[in-house]
Amino acid sequence: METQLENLRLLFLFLLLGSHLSSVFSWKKEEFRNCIQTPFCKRARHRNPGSCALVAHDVTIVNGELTAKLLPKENHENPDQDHDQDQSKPLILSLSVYQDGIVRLKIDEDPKLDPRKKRFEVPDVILPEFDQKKLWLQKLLTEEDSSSSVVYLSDSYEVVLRHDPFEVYVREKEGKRRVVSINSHGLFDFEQLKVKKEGEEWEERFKGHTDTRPYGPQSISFDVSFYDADFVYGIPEHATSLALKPTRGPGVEESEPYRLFNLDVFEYVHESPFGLYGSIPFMISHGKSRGTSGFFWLNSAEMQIDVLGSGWDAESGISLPSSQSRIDTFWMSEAGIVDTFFFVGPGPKDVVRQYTSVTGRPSMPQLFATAYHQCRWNYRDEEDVENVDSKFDEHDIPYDVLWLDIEHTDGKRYLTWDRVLFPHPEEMQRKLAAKGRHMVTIVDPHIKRDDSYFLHKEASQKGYYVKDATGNDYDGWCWPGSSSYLDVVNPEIRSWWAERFSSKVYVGSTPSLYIWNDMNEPSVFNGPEDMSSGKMIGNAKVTMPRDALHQGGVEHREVHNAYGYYFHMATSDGLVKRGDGNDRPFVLSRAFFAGSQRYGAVWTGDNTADWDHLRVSVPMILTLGLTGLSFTGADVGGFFGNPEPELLVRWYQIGAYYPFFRAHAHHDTKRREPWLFGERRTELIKEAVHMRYMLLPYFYTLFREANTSGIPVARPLWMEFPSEEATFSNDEAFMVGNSLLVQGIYTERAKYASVYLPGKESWYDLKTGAVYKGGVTHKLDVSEESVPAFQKAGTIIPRKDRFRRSSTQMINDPYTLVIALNSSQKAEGELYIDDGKSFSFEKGAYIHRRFVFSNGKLTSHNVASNAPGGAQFLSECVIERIILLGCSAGPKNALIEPENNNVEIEMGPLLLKSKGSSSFITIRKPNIPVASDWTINFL
Ligand code: NBV
Repeated sequence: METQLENLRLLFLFLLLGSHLSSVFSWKKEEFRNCIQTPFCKRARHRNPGSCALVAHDVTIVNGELTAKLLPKENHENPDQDHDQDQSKPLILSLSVYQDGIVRLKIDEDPKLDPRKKRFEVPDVILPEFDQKKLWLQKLLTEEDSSSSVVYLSDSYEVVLRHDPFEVYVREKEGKRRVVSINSHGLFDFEQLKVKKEGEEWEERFKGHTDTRPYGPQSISFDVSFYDADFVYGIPEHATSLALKPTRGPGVEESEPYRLFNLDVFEYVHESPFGLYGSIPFMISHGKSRGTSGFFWLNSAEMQIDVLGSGWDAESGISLPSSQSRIDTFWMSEAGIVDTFFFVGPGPKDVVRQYTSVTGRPSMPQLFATAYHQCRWNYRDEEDVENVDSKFDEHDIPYDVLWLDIEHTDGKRYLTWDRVLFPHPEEMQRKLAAKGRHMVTIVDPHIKRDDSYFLHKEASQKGYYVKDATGNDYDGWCWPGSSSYLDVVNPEIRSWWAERFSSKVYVGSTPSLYIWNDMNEPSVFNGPEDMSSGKMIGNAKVTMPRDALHQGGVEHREVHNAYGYYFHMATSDGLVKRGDGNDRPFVLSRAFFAGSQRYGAVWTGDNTADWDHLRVSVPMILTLGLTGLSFTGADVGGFFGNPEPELLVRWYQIGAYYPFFRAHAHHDTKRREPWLFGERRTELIKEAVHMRYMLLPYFYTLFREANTSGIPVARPLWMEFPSEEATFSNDEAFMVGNSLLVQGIYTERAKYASVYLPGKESWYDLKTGAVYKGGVTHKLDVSEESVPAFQKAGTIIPRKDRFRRSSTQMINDPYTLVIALNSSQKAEGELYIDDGKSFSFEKGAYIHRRFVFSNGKLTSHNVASNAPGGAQFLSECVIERIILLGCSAGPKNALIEPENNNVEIEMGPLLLKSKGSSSFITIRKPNIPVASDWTINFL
């Protein structure tokens, strides 16, 4: 069967090769369910503004929260009347406020009115400690005309509940300017669960699959408006621009809404609103006049979101404050409840910080995971692994991780080995580990239904699988053939899964082995939404039926978008358990949901080796960063197809700046390890990889910043330059931290690139030190050697310039500081160091320095907030070189002043080197300890 599928797929690929991309786009469109074919979306999109007649009733404060009942207008006067009309039962609204400008608004059916089942609330996403940030509301104010109730949010903001029709918005206290609102256009609709009437048809059919829909319609939809907004961003995962284009409205080419439904889309196309592997229902707005705000809907059912072009509501008769520019959006979900969060910002970094205080900060990766990863479907056997590994050394290219895809297993039985191809897995891993390298193996969530397979035997006996609509173990088709799927929504099952990663159960694994979770949307070859129209048969991979059942009677439709999140969580917990809580896990996941940042890295799935996919990788990664996922990357080289050598080199050059840097390829493609394209290309790829290794101290410091604040490693330019309009829709360039700007090259044989360098300060070319003015678009000559990359004046970047085989072998190497002075001859930067591996940094075992250059002095300050007497991390590393860019005075000498007399500082010889007329000075071998306080006085 597997080979048949494979042959069909090859035939399909062959036919495809002759066709043009636009035709690919058109069949893609047909293959997946669009809004019109999705009844809840079609119904919602047909509704008119103002159609919601719900009125807030009984507004009061209970347990520090505002509560109210929402009733249709005609019931308003008599809320106690008989509620046999299902849709006129009151809805319960509760509104709570939190520190730091966060509002939570929940709307659900009244559990006392005996609904048919409890509607699903997504568990284990909101941090338990978030609740401690709750501000207990004491006072309910009423607007003079009694039309609205007002509650406190912070000294600058308040929340307003308008009663008739109900609307909720956040506004500034002074000036009363609105920030974010819900139901301002009266599009709110909540389909309450009801008893099926005779003759009513609840089943839904799509391309030969029937969804029994035993609970009938249960969708929710509403409008959300962002004020003083120029653009909206977020809601991954789509292969499209960073600034989201309108999907409806005058002058807008009518398109599908942005879909959030985790799907394994074969050869996804760029520039498309179709949902890919993961979903995060979090949108951010940004504008020049006010700044940034955000809106998050915690709901894991299929969601569709329209961005409405201005003027879409011209005929609605609804008037909103016209002095504020606004972007309206329309959110639709198939099930669940309204559990929403408003974030007031006002800066882009504030919003990300606020959002990740609700869903969690990104976990701190091990150092090795931030370096370069070498992957391919598949490294065939142990000999192949050994050859690839030694070739890296031969060519002096560092790498940290070698990956094994599905073929390493015994017949796609995960956590096993094909013992013919991999007879000595432990020894193989140990050989890599001897060079400081690691291995990653793939573990997918589909479990082969084979009674002799230990995982299946135990999982089926324990009743740990997701059930089909009839209550039997759900049986879907995937790589191993007939397969079942663990019900990881249940914590007990997650905990069982986590135990499977112990070396006793995962025979052949060693402590240097980490995990890759693929296909966890979950991908099911013969699930619904398949290509049964016959156009695409080979590798059609879709998902689990919506009426499949999880424990507690939860339907798959309710939890679909979070399935992969729970699997990722369980695997990651497994690696923590394996290491007795002393080893930070590394798990790469393809599917994701809000909060996935706590469990590891995510990549953008099966891209294609073409220039468009290279280009779209940047907005995709930036969007993930804005929505909390900072450890992300795209397959370098492109997964499908064979990249031209030029494309491959360009991909490495930009990939070296992705937070997660991994090359990967489909098994049908030609081998493409870095040394296979001639000496010159090998050299160029090596330089790109070297650049990443040099910058590892900077990247690691940024990962720690993400870990403490949520602020992503790769940032849109507007996150660093929020008032510069020219940056708002720029998604060809991005910032790595606050100091580096990188511009991709997305065309063949490019001779020039237009690069906008924001801000008032200058920028220094990373390779040459050449200086460029800020606030200007530069037309730059482009060479094959690198993509344009610049250091911002006013920053200090820590580097390690000696090359080794892997990052872990660089641990004791000395540092270089690159100081780029601004127009006031000042600069600042940080360096974070810990053991790169364990959790002791959480107990204070780390070094955190801030370097400040000012008045001709460079000072190193301790900014670690470790408690006195707590755990410590010691480092013997020194600073072996300081590079000063943009120094106007041309110092002749440098004097090191240890501030702490107890620390003996050994001074190496100093060498000042002025490079021609450019103000580029190198101080060699100051050899000052990186971990102590000192000042260098440049005379
Ligand atoms: O496991 C095989 C591949 C994997 O290489 C890729 O990275 C995943 O995104 N996997 C998908 C399944 C099949 C893809 C055609």
